[in-house]
Amino acid sequence: MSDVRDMRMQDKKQKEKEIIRLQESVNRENDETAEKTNRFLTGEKIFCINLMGSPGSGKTAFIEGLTPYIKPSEMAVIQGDLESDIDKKRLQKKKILAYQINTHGGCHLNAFMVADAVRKLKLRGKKYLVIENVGNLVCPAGIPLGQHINALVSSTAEGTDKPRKYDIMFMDADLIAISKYDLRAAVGFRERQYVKDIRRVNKKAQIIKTSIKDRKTFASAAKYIISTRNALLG
Ligand SMILES: Nc1nc2c(ncn2[C@@H]2O[C@H](COP(=O)(O)OP(=O)(O)OP(=O)(O)O)[C@@H](O)[C@H]2O)c(=O)[nH]1
Ligand SMILES: [Mg+2]
Repeated sequence: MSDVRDMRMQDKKQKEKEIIRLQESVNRENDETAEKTNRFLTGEKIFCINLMGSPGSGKTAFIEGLTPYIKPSEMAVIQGDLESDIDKKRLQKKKILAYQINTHGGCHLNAFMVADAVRKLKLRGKKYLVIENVGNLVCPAGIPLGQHINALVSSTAEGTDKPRKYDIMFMDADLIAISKYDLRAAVGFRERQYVKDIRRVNKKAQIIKTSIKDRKTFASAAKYIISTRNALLG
């Protein structure tokens, strides 16, 4: 009886090892694909932003908000959603070249999906490629897609505690937009605590406050994106 149990145990361990090996191999291939995409985009002088945040935090509104400062004709967007092409249509209304990826349940984009979209999009002459990742405050963290920077859109309405509870998303961000700033009083947002908690895990991120009620609030995000692109790609 114990022999049978031992064999089952060994079998289980063997299967676990195989799964880990497979996962490592997928991760490695993802990272290599992301590097290739990054090299291609760098060669074309296209600055790529991996835009992340919770569902409804204001990611698409953030891209729309950039348009007075960055010409829509200079931009392209890869739009990641579980289902639908609602956001793609929103961006097309702003005359932005947009490509929809539906993950059908997948909680983040991966480098293979992005590489495929990059091949299909006509990017020549574009200066900016924004990848709007699937709305999620956990899964997209640490999955390279080929981006030059990570941007996080996190709204006041999600609560002051988010940098403490979802620190991995805040850790790797180069740009953090505190969105829905107009709602801060209504939702009891405590800004000093929030910024302090971001700084505990991320000293370098550029933190800006945005609101669709005041379009000028997107100017500093655009300025950061333009100057970072120019410094990196010339
Ligand atoms: N009051 C207020 N509402 C905002 C602001 N930004 C976005 N919203 C609203 O929040 C909702 C979600 O905004 P989206 O830009 O669609 O958010 P998203 O992160 O792209 O959403 P998903 O793609 O579905 O994850 C919309 O109804 C927006 O009008 C803001 O600054 N202030
Ligand atoms: Mg969106």
